[in-house]
Amino acid sequence: MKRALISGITGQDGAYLAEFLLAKGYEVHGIKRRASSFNTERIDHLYQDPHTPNRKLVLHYGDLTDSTNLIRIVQQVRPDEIYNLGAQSHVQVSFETPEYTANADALGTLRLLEAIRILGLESSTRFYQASTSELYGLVAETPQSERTPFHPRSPYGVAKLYAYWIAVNYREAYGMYACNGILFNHESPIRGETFVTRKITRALARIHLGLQECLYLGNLDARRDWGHARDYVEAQWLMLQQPQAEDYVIATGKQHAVREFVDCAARELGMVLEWVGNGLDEKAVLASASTDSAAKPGQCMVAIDPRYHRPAEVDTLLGNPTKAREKLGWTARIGFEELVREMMTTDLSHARRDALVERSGFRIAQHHE
Ligand code: NDP
Ligand code: GDR
Repeated sequence: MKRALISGITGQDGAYLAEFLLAKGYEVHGIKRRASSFNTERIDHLYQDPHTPNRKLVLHYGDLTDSTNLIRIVQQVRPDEIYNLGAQSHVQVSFETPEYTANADALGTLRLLEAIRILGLESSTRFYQASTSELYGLVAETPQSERTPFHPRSPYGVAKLYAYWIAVNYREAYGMYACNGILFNHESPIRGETFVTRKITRALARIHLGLQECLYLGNLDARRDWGHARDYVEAQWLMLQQPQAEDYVIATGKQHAVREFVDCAARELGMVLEWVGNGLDEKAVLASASTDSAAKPGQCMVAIDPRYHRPAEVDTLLGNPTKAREKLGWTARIGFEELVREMMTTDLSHARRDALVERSGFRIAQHHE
């Protein structure tokens, strides 16, 4: 039985990957940060009580900023595969916490690689690094492939650039099996609520049910190559099953604007969007939408709030997944419309639950970020 160690197991990808590896018969170990509340919603369906004999999912308290802790966990688990998914992963937040982002995302990667080396596991432990299309930033060519030059545009992107190169360096210097998956944006119903896709589906569902009045967004013209996280974790695993370690772009090869995502999500609810202002006047209410649904007659407002504009923006990203298709046999199965539909359906059921709770006299926090 193979043993895997996942940093970031409580995040979107960590949850899908843990499920995927458990189904493959792995013993899965995850690093979980200490928090003042339970923080395991995404993996609660997989959770096994510490008293369960021969349990297949084991959580360890830890943090990518603590090298002694990481060395101890790697020593205890002696994993066949390490998936380094843990990170301060929000691009805009990285402008506010640049030093912490560098510590967790850049040095955290170094700490894990060093743990492998210190423990003499270079030839037995394979390492996956969660690299990102944010490395391309100000893109030099379209679509982006493994050979496209990098030009990151945020403290997050710069930290991930260090992580990318230190993984390559440890592969070249010490012969370690270390891979970078250069993953383009991937979403799901368990995507963090402050990333734009989830923010949109969650807000539209709540507006539809009268729980929220307005959706505030930043740059509607940003273009992304959006896939589904369930597809992408399979690519992460495939990268560690090859005869030799290489870096791969993982993407759908199709691109949509944020504005199109809003349109598509609104269509799922039968809402008719009427765009006002064309996005030129930042202060203007950008769009008004009417809905023919009996549940929420009237208007649904979508407005631009400059606070969501970034100091440096990544305007457009489009991946070329040819190498992954040819060498890993991997292609994205879930398309844009299906992704939006699944997210919209799930957020609608969450909103229905919230509406029920509110009707029973309890207050639910709004959280619009
Ligand atoms: P999430 O933000 O959903 O999850 C991040 C995970 O990292 C959480 O489990 C979080 O723990 C954990 N974490 C954060 N800081 C630390 C720390 N200091 N020590 C240990 N763990 C920490 O991200 P995703 O699942 O979406 O992404 C997974 C990885 O892939 C990330 O590295 C991200 O940067 C990268 N990536 C993501 C893409 C995407 O589109 N989703 C695309 C390309 C790359 P907690 O729950 O306690 O906050
Ligand atoms: P991104 O994802 O920065 O690509 O990073 P995000 O969903 O945050 O932004 C995508 C684009 O939408 C624009 N945008 C907004 N973004 C947010 N969050 N909130 C808004 O209100 C809003 N309005 C417009 C952004 O400006 C941007 O252009 C994600 C993360 O998962 C990273 O960890 C990962 O590395 C990359 O994807 C690939």
